[in-house]
Amino acid sequence: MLRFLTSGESHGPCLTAVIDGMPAGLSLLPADIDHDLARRQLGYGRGKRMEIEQDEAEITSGVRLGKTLGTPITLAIKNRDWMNWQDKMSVEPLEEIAVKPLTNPRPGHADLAGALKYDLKDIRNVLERASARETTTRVAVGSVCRKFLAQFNIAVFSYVTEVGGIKANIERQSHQNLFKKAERSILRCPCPEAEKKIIQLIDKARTGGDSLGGIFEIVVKGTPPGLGSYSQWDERLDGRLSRALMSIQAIKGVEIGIGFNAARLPGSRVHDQIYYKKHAGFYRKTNHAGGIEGGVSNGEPIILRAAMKPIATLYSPLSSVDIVSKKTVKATVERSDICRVPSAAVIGEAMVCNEIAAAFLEKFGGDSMKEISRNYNGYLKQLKAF
Ligand code: EPS
Repeated sequence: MLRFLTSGESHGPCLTAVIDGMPAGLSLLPADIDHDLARRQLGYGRGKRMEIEQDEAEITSGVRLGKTLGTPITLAIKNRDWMNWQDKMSVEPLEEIAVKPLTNPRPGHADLAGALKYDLKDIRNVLERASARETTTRVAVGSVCRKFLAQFNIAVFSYVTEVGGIKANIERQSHQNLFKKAERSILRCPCPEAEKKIIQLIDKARTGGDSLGGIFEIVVKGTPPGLGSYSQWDERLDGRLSRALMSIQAIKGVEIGIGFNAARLPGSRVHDQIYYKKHAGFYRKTNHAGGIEGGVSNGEPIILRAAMKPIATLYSPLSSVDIVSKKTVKATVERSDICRVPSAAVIGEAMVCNEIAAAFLEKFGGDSMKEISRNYNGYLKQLKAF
């Protein structure tokens, strides 16, 4: 079973992830991870923190001489900003400095719900872990899973399709083409016209002390039919992928294939008709299902979309209530981003890589890459002979 845990505070010394269940014999170097960490840091509309950080992963267990050992892999990413937070984030109680508690919860953030749940009177104790800084580790884990999936020609990519209501034109273009354009865009947006307008909107939000959300699309290419199962509710691949995406900070909605639009159309226009050719096997001319039927991958590309709400920290803060005095106040203004949809798309890719790798290992699992390849190739033969 592939699983992982992450730990670390936004302004603590470092963030850590432990991955368990990755097979032996996968080539892995820190550079495989750092590339995605850098992609996560990009995006027009980000705040000052990204100027301080230059995220790099240190592999402290589970890899020897460039290959995984099949034992837990530990990844550590330093927070450079910790240097500036050593007092406020001190492990030891400080006698000489009074650290002022944060008591004005931000609407839309974990601040109040977290303070109530854990009985905390300083909101910093909530936001340090609730912060999207935590996604650094998820992206690092995602890179390891991406490397694993690449051995079986499975690729996961993303692009931003909408920010603040401005839609990118992505009609009649291949996913690969959209991805290529997105990689060159500071907004991960494959449509230059939309990009221009979005930049203006972000600038306007910045001056107005506001924030912006948006939508990104994720595509998984190369998955064989048969990942996930209809056998039990929690084995369904669509449910698993939705959960993985919904778990990302600020994500409020997930669609698969044509998603909500399927509810507005008759069945005859929704379901993808099945065809067969001797050498190509079964295929479809449409992919409204987004590559998953009955909770099982059907061999078509998996298409997911996630909606991100605007960041909860507003530089023109909303009304709130002080958790100690109970008086009406303005919400805390914590340094933040104006828009981080491009970065959320990279995090989405990582979470999808993690879930697809887990489902792949459940079906073809083994302790070494060789064993898994044998299992997988046997299955591909079985499909051909079907
Ligand atoms: C983030 C780091 C954080 C925020 C952001 C994401 O850094 P800091 O709080 O020091 O500025 O920029 O976090 C949030 C949006 C949030 O709500 O907490 C990062 O590394 O992605």
